[in-house]
Amino acid sequence: MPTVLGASFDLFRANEMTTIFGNPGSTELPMLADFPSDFRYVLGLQEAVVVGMADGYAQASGRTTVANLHTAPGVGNAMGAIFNAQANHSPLLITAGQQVRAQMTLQANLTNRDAIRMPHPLVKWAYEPARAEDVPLALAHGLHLASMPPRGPVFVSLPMDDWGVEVDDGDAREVIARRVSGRAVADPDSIRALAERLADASNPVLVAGPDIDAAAGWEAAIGLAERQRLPVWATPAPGGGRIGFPENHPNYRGVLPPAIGPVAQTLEGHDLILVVGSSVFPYYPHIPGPLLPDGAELVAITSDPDEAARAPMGDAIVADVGLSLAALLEAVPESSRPAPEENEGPQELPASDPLNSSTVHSALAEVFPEDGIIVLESPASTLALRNQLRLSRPGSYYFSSGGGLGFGLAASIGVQLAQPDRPVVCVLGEGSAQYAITAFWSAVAHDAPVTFLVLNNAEYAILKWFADVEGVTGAPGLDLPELNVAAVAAGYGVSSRRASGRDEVRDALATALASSRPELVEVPVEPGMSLF
Ligand SMILES: Cc1ncc(C[n+]2csc(CCOP(=O)(O)OP(=O)(O)O)c2C)c(N)n1
Repeated sequence: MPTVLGASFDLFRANEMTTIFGNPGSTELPMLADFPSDFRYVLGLQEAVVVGMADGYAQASGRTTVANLHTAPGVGNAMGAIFNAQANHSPLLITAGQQVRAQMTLQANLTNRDAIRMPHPLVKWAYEPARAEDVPLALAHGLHLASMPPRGPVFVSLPMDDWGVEVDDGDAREVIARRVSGRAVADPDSIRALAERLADASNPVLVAGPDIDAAAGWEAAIGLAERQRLPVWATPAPGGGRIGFPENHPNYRGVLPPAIGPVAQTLEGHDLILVVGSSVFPYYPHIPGPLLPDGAELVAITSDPDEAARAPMGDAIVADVGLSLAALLEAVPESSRPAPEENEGPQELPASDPLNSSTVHSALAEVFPEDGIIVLESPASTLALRNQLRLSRPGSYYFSSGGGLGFGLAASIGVQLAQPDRPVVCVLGEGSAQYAITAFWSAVAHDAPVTFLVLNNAEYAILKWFADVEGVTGAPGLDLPELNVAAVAAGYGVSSRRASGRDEVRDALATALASSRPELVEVPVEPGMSLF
């Protein structure tokens, strides 16, 4: 008869989940016993890094990914990263070890007392199996649920003495053989009605959200924009964890501002706003105003019933974003509206010393490979990067929709491991890098040749901007003098250097991109926000 351990690893194998991210403790060691040679264990040195790496891996591979944490304190360390994974719609099977069953009631050391409640608001499902024999079924339940829309993290607590228990062979085979598919097509009537609304509108517009990328909907989104002559905005940056439309396309207009009043102002003149694969809308900060421009209607297509239900305005269709876009493209006629005005390219930038972040991004754009991937956590230069790089291939951009720092550095390693043939550039603020700093070690240990670009402005620039918006003066804690990320990364084994002039930065990035090892380039930049 197979054991819980054998059946569980067969289940992972059958679902192509052979890369496991973790940080082990005594309660997790029994799960790792005789670790099979066809599996890969990616060690993170702190649990937020473990979940951040798994998040990047899950998104870039499209597959549910296991992150194994150390009982209660490990889950506690990972909470911010689990929050991000939920916002990113990232399918994670998070497991944590637990005391042996015989010592849980007396609450021996390391007992996760309320294992299910601890991650509760951040996961789709949290469970501790009633019997050891139920572990494979509980893991199957979790992994299928994580992979169904809206994708997201689930949690299973695993008592450490369960792994050696025998399970019924037939039962295990049934569980392992199951496949569950969750891509549902929209009701054809609602697609037909939407196609008519689009065709009848005088000036419709498309807002492209992150789930277009996750649902492989780029081609259909481009087809729809071209056939219906739609100008296209990207969803506001805070919720735009991925890019759903090519940013060098003539119909592309830019990134929507992230606040209520400015969104309505930006979309002024449009009578129908079609939002695809995004919440309506990821607003922040609060700048009040009308939700929509005068006379405008809104329709959203989302795979997330909660996004559909909580939107403060407009209609919504809940269905797979990629399949629905394809169905809508079939249903709309070629429009006779004039094509949207052509978008201007990136702006010319004046020279400065130290460099402006926009100038650094323009230097990056010069050497950035066609198939490159950006993982971004440089808050004050998010818009500058989008504007300068104009990313235009699917799966080229990952950003934390949750806004919890620590995602970028960790996720870039997961993305690189999932996409070993594509060059990954991780762009970080020197402040953001601190939240997942030990991930540099994982990049080296697991041969992830990420190019790290650190923009060091010696401050929390975006918080100074927020202070202005919020009318806050005299706040402490917004300056970061003397941080030397290159030196810290070198301590973890990453080849690191500092560069200052534009040509020097460009050449250093080109060298790092050509390297088969992780490399870091840190650039001193002007303080403040960079928008272009
Ligand atoms: C876990 C977490 N803690 C705190 C914050 C608040 N926060 C948002 S941006 C920011 C500053 C980041 O500094 P840096 O990377 O240097 O970015 P800059 O604004 O200078 O571009 C902070 C602390 C956050 N988003 N997440």
